Amino acid sequence: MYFSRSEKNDLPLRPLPLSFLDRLLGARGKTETCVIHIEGIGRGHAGKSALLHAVKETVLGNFFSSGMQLDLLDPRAVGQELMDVIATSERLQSDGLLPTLETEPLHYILFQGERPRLIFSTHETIGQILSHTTPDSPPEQQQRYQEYLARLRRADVLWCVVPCPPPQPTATEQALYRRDLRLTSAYLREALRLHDPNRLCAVVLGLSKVDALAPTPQKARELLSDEVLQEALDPLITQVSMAANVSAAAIFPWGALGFGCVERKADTPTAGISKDGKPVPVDDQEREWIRPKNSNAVPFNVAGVVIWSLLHGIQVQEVECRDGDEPQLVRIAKHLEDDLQALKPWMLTVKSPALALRALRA
Ligand SMILES: Nc1nc2c(ncn2[C@@H]2O[C@H](COP(=O)(O)OP(=O)(O)OP(=O)(O)O)[C@@H](O)[C@H]2O)c(=O)[nH]1
Ligand SMILES: [Mg+2]
Repeated sequence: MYFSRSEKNDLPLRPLPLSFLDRLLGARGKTETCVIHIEGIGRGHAGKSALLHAVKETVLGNFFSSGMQLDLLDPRAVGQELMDVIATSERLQSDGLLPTLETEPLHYILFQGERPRLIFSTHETIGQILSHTTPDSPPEQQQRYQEYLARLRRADVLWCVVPCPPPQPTATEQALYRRDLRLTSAYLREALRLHDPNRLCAVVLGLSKVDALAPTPQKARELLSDEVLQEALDPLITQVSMAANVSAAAIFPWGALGFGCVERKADTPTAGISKDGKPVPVDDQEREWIRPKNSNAVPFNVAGVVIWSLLHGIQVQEVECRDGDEPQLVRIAKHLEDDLQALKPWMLTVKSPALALRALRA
């Protein structure tokens, strides 16, 4: 966030975004409300929808330590969402989640008391676009790919989602992890290459499914030391470190189901029939994790992803300050910084705004 006064600021200035919140609330005139656009990058089955579900389960409606709260604006929509969360939780106890086929938009409001301060705006991501679009794909698929890229290029925060390999991964699973890194890195690079050159963005390097790696968070943290995390996500770390338009980046391991999840065994010994008519061995089918019925498991390390994204999403906005006036967004960012410190999430910063600013000016 460019908190310094505009006349002293040598970075290009962007007016505050035309506020969707203003329109939503029917407010008049220029206010300091803004929209933080967050978009996901991750192939099918990576855990993007499970993360959004975990956000709905554990972050929405709860108070941050500053007293701020992320929620839907309309209480009727809260009622609807609560019903949806129950339905999805039930699916997670039986079959696992269905692949996303629609880019459903989601808008949540950050409230301070009853006052809406900004909008957290995101979409469900269709992972199949990443996994299945090739240069030869039919026109309608190319169009969905282009629409996806258009969303990525205007994002303030990108959530890269790479599934953590399961315990004792098979050779197939290890190869899948390497392919995941390659594909995620290619889409991240394209998102950054096409990104508005006058705008910075922040990047979450997410490692999903760490709740399937070990029985407890302590054990998972032992297995995934800082060194291991850095090595595991090295291509993505290099990418964000080199990118001039990435303001900040951090690794977040999370478990959207919560520790204690179990593997759901496939109903059939084969995972289907391949294009050439041969049965696909079970080993090629990705593991499906479910949350046991009546389990009190809760999603792990999800709130930190949201608060970090709000904070760094604000920090890439441009805020003009009048003399002696501390803009609302600056105050909100300070509260979020305190919230993050109070929460102490499991995260590893790989690029900080100060370093990014220096790189941009160099
Ligand atoms: N244990 C565990 N399993 C997870 C987690 N996230 C996802 N899964 C498993 O992975 C499956 C697929 O997750 P989704 O969130 O639907 O994957 P997605 O990235 O949205 O996939 P698409 O919608 O196809 O793009 C779920 O049904 C779970 O079995 C996680 O954090 N922990
Ligand atoms: Mg999905």
